[in-house]
Amino acid sequence: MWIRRRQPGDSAAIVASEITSEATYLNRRALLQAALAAGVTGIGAAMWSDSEAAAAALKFTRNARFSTNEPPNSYEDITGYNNFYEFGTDKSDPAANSGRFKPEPWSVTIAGEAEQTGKFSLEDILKPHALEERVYRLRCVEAWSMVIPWVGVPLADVLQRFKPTSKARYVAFKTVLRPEEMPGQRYNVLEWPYVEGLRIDEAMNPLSLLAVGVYGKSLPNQNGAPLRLVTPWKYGFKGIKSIVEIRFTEKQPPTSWNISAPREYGFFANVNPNVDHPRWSQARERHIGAGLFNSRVPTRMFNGYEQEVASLYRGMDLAKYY
Ligand SMILES: Nc1nc2c(c(=O)[nH]1)N[C@H]1C(S)=C(S)[C@@H](COP(=O)(O)O)O[C@H]1N2
Ligand SMILES: [Mo]
Repeated sequence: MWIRRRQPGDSAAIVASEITSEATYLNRRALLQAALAAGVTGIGAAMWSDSEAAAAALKFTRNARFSTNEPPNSYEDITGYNNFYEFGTDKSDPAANSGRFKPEPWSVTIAGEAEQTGKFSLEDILKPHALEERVYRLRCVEAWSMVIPWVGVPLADVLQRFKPTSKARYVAFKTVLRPEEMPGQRYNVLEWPYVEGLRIDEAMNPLSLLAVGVYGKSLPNQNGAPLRLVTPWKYGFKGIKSIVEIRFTEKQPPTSWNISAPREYGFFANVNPNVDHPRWSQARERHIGAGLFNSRVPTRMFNGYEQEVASLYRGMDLAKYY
């Protein structure tokens, strides 16, 4: 399994203990699945909703260059305060309502302007790449923020392998459509499935990450299992979850929040304290977990990633291309 690939320098003892813990994990999953299939509620359901128990430990190396030094939020904050409208619109809904979602097996369709297209298993897509941990800031358009230790692979590495053609100017992403497992998809709060997109140079920027884990473990369902996008200089809604399609396109693709409220949410969605949302200021943010008095701190241009990404937008009017 790709998540257990042996790295140079691993000792045999570490590998052996990993095999043991993987077997334990698989058994636990199998038990829980059996309990669910048998209609066991009570303790079975309680165990199933325990996202930390269901998550598998990952093998990764830490990328310090692309990590913030700010202290990460707690696992409880990161997995308990979410936006994932497929499971409901309250921050506690994704953790509460995603227990029946099945993130494995998983495959992703690669389509559009690329030499290599088709349907690939998640293992296939990730196999050639080593996992990295990157501690990124997440700034939600709703003016709150968190610091999250993601585990994933650079998006550029994954995309290059499919050899995008010269017509590939954008990359479009699509979330899975499973109303039977995603109760929020039974309501028209957004158009389903959720879709997002990046300009190709944004997608190829080294900060863009395809995340498969958080805090060293596979992603809990509420965080977008098994595969989600992370672009830390953009508002959180660009970070599309549970991706089943990646399409290279010539034209700018439609995006869910822009379809829903075009005046409020643009295609670029770069974090910008100088361009307010039509209904509220973006100048400051509330850091989740900062404590009772939860003071608001200034929002930084491109969420603090100005050095890495400002050149992508040189000469563009960022009030027009919001
Ligand atoms: N498919 C899908 N992806 C989504 C969303 C969603 O509702 N559906 N919400 C977005 C928003 S608004 C934010 S802030 C982030 C939150 O990611 P997190 O819950 O892992 O912190 O996910 C983004 N990705
Ligand atoms: Mo968000």
